[in-house]
Amino acid sequence: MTSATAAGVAALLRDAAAVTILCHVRPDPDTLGSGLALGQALVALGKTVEVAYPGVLPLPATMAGMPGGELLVDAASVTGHPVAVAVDAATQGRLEELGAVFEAAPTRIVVDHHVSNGGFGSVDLIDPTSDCTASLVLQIVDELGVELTEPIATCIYAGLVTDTGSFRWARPASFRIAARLLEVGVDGARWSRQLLDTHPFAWLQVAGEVLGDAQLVESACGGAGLVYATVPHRLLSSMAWDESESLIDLVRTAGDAEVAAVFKESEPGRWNVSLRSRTDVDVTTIAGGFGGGGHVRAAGYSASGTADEVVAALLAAAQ
Ligand SMILES: [Mn+2]
Repeated sequence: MTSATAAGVAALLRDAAAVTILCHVRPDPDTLGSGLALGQALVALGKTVEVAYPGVLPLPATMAGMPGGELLVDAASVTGHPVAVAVDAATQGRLEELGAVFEAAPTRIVVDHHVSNGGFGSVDLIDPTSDCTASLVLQIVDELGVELTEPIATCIYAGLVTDTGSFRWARPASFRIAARLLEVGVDGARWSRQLLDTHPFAWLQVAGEVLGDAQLVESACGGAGLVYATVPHRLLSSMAWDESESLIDLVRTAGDAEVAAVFKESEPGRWNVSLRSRTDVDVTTIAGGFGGGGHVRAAGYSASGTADEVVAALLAAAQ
């Protein structure tokens, strides 16, 4: 791997005729906003562009209508151009079946902000001091000399507002970027509402059932406490996956516990585990022990077994 600046990445992209942009599995607004913002900027320069994430279209409801969506292609229909860019993926594994597309590209660019990302491109722009990958894409857009239009800015805003929890843990730089995005016409209220504050009515019942079974283990994490909830496949399959992503934001509000976990059974016996910490505990340490990763206060991993088994494994790791 070679570390690159935004200017270095822009130079590579300026020389490219066609670019494949890859978002991570179960895309969130940061990976998707980053991909669509960069894609639109490259189209403005006359490049051929495709954007994809593992799995199939269409986008889930929260992200539907994001500008640049016409650049998206189904994972199975990806051409694979000589320059590939992975956005917001902490590992190549997060690209799932599109990892092969990434590997096949002579020029492989990683743009990410996860502290656990050790780099997996031929060129890596990894900056854990950035609140979101979309802000790094904005740097690249600026270096490319592309005008920051409202559609591009909207995609960057989507990543910024969600990865900062509506600016709750945003660094000063993110507020400056947000001001710039709003000044070019982003409808911040509309996108905050759509991305963060909108669920189908049925989600309320499911969330109620999940929260009703939440458990508090005060002795866990050296006495800092762990609160956790499980979402069995029966419940998870009743909601769109992006709806399940927000359950952790409810569970982590329990003030009695430093660490929060939500176990989501994506397939029978297969679990995606989301971890959050309120202040000091580094959850990348716990997630890393299970082969996962992420940020200091937000990380995740995958596990197999019954609900009791995966919970017991976490409790053993988080003593
Ligand atoms: Mn991100």
